[in-house]
Amino acid sequence: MKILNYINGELKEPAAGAYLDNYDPSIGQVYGQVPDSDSTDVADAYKAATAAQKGWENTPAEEKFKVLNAIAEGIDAKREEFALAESRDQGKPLWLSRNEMIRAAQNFRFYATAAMQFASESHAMENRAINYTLRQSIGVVGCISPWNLPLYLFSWKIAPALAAGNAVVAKPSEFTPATAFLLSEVCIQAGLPKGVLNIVHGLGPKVGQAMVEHPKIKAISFTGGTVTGKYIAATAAPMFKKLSLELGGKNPNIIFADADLDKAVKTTVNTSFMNQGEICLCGSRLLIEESVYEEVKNALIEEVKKLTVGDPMNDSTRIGAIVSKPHYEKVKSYIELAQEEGGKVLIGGQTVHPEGKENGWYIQPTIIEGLKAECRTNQEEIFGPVITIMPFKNEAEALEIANGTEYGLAATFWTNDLKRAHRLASELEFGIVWVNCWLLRDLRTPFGGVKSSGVGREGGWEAMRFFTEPKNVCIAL
Ligand code: TXE
Repeated sequence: MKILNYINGELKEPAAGAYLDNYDPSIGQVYGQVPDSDSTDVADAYKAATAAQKGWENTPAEEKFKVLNAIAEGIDAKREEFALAESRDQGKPLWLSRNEMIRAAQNFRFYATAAMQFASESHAMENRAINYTLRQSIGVVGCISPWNLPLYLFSWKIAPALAAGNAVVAKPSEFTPATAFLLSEVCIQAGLPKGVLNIVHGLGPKVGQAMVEHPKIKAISFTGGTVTGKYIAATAAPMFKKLSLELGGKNPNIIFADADLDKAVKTTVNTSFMNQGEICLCGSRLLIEESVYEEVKNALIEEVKKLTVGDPMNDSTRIGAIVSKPHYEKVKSYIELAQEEGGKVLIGGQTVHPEGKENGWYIQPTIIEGLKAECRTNQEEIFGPVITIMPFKNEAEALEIANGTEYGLAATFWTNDLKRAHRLASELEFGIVWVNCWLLRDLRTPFGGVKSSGVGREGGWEAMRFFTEPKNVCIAL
């Protein structure tokens, strides 16, 4: 597959004609080419975007709604093609890609309705004046997304940015460009006016950097690693750009003795290992109340034994390939580190070489116990199929361990005690708290983290507010 940039409504080669190899992680081999674009391509994309922006901003909401809906329908119509491309590019099981493609279409459909419904406030000052807030499009905005949920997260940014009347310069991860490329074809067919969305492929430090440094791209919405987020924040701050940063996590998953343990264990398999553990919301630190520690641990191990690691295209596969060689090496190095730190591997810990896919990058789902809460394994984001388990004595200790990292993205806990549910939900220092569930998402809710997990929120009106600039107009009566 040869990927092309999407600039000014056309599929284009990168200006310098350079390409990067794109790997199929299930076989560890190159299967396609991705543009190795540079600042010239970003400048072209900006030029097209700025020429198109006012026209798009002034397009009636109902027209915006129709076009965004047509994009959603375009994805739905090609769901299988999209899902196959996503799994081949990313390594995730095909059944999971199919679900994610449904969500990618939903993102466009959801924000199509937001374009129709978005409204602003008015503040009356008795008989003296009336204030109203104009929420105006920002202009040209940048969207940068990662490799773990490629189209799902790419569309999660682009859809609200467009619904709010901006023109967009977007960059998917260089590791997983395929579905963003298919999306450009869908946008052309859906009749999105040229230049309104521009997709520039290539490396983060080249294309992403050029977007962040571009003085006229006035807002950046970024999802990715915390280190990259810090760098982007430092670059953008002197230009006073608006920033939304969705960064890493080291999420706790806490099981209390009073919980529905069977349900907690079954869901924990997903919380821990869905998408090879490569979801920023995965619970990588499992905390289990002392009195049920052995019972829950053993039940979880039995469930994890059932998970098949292998070819993403097989229906029976639960855990596919790790996205890239460097990431595979990183995850392996954390399994080694955990053992050096005194951890005991209860299950997994090894690489896997499925028949016919021996050179792919596969790692067994891994559970490690016996580590202190403060050790590196329990503090740093691994982002792979690796969790640690720790016992806790009481709620206070669980809370202390849960809050005891630099991250604050998502916490999950399991209890049937209603008072505890409310108390703990309020005390956990996280942007998202799931009680007796995990990854149950309503697109209207605020999405994002605190501490080193990011700044700002996506989702619902939060994203519409991020992608608009509020202006107060005060009229004396
Ligand atoms: O992310 P990067 P990587 C975490 C996870 C992972 C780590 C690194 O821990 O191991 O991040 O992954 C672009 N200016 N998450 O290296 O590099 C890059 O091209 C502008 C958590 O893939 O942050 C890509 O499009 N852009 C996360 C995007 O940023 C730059 C999901 C993310 O890449 C750039 C993925 C720069 N200087 C990884 N450098 C989550 N929370 O969902 C890179 N990019």
